[in-house]
Amino acid sequence: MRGRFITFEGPEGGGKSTHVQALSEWLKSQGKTVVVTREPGGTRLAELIRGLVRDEMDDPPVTRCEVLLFLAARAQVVSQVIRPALARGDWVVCDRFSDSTFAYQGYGRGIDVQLLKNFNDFVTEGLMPDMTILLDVPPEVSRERLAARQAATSAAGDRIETAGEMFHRRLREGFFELAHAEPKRFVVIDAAQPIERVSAAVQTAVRRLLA
Ligand code: Z5A
Repeated sequence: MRGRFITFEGPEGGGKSTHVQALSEWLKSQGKTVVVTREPGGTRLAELIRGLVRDEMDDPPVTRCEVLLFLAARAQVVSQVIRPALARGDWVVCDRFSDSTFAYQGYGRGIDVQLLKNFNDFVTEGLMPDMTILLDVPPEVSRERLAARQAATSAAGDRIETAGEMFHRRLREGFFELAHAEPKRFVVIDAAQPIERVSAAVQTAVRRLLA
């Protein structure tokens, strides 16, 4: 039987990495074999592309180039990691996927969302998550968490993290619109709550797929 495919989406600092790990541990405790991956990334080539899109270069990629880099990374991880895992019957938990392209490059950067969906279909060959968990946080919370993390690690924010306030508002609205258009696939969780409550809400949602 084909495995299940769960993606986490939302603005930066919403807790995706935290809950991808927590959910994967919980699924293992329920007897599932779990593959955790992320976007961009998850294969050698896709991780190299991740380095490129996050690099603070003097001549950063123009938006069309940025789109193609994210899509190229996705083509790799879908065909080398996600599809094989699902075919084995494993559960795949992925930190970001197609909806990030629609939200960031579509709603955020202003590229036509339908055009992005068409390109994305080519890249994924129509692969859709069984469930997408949108961890929603307002930009203020996102900023506070990233500032705390940067202070703790002395890391600077990357090119996308430091895009302006309006960009972050547009992409949050974009995520809401995507969720509204596909209410069966999306589960929207208020991720400004304490971690334990967010984890409990994630487990409640995923129990539906376990049933
Ligand atoms: N991108 C794109 O533009 N187009 C695409 O198609 C794709 C991606 C696929 C990936 O960066 C970037 O690529 C991203 C979108 C773009 N843009 N940016 N910037 P990334 O993977 O490095 O970054 P991210 O996905 O935005 O994740 P993040 O910044 O690491 O945040 P997170 O994973 O959602 O959160 P976290 O690391 O789990 O938590 C952040 C901090 O908050 C940490 O200290 C936690 O302990 C804390 N935290 C988490 N939850 C809570 C709660 N509930 N309360 C208190 N504190 C919390």
